[in-house]
Amino acid sequence: MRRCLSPLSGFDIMLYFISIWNCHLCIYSHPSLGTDTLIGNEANNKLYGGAGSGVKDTLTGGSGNDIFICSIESAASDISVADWILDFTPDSDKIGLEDGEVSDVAWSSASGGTKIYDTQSDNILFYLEGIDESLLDADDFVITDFV
Ligand SMILES: [Ca+2]
Ligand SMILES: [Ca+2]
Ligand SMILES: [Ca+2]
Repeated sequence: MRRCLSPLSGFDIMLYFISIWNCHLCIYSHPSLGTDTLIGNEANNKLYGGAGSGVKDTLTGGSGNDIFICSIESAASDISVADWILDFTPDSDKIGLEDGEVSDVAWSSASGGTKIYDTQSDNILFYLEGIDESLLDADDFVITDFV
């Protein structure tokens, strides 16, 4: 079941119930090239800002075990236009890798947070605001097939 929530000043935010049984709520943008602000809720959300490189999406999961989805293909060369996660919680939330494995990425401190980048291109998949890089390990990643 797929349903449009509301057109939010040009943002195309869709609501998608993956599993009513599990009450998993998934919020993602229409896969256009727009800049999106996605905000989850208390449920376990999957948040995906859509395809496109250098289009900064801002993701907030809220409480619950959320999965923030990204792809190497859409990684950005500059942190200022990479996708940002404002409330990543290690050991609770996870980074969902659509087109790679955890061995394809690395992470390091940047701008008071942590950037997750593709080891081949150095392009940034996510910037985790306020998170120390020492808090991350391989268990914080999961392979997804969402898109
Ligand atoms: Ca987007
Ligand atoms: Ca949530
Ligand atoms: Ca969360």
